[in-house]
Amino acid sequence: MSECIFCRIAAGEIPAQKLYEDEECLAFRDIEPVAPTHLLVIPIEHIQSQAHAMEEHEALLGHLMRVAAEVASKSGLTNGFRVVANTGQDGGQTVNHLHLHVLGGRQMHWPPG
Ligand code: DGP
Repeated sequence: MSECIFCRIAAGEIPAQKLYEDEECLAFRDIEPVAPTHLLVIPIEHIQSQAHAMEEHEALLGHLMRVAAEVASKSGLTNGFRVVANTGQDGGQTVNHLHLHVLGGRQMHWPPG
C-alpha cells in the first residue's frame, strides 16, 4: 500500500469528494478549504512535485491545467479563479504528490502570503 495520501485517494483507498476522473488525473475537493471553492487536480502517476516533472510529462502537465479550468467552470467559477502549485519547502508544499489547487468564489489577493 502506498504511503502517499494522494496515491491512496487515486487508488480509491481513501475517500474523497471527486469532481472529475480520467485515466491520467483526478480532481477532488480539498479537505482544508481556504476559499469557498477549493479543488485539487492531481496526476494519477506519482510525481513528487512540479520540480520533479520531466520532459515526458509535458502533455500531462498541460492536461492538468485544462482539467483545472474545466472543473473550475463546472463549479461555477465564471468570474475567475486561481491555480496554484505549491512546490517544495519554500513553496509551502505539504503533500509530496504534484497537485494544482483551484481556488475561487472570492476575490484573490496579490502578493500571496
Ligand atoms: P499543499 O500544502 O500545497 O501540499 O496542499 C496539500 C493540500 O492537500 C492541503 O490544502 C490539504 C489537502 N489534503 C491533505 N490531505 C488530504 C486528504 O486526505 N483529502 C483531501 N481531500 N485533501 C487533503
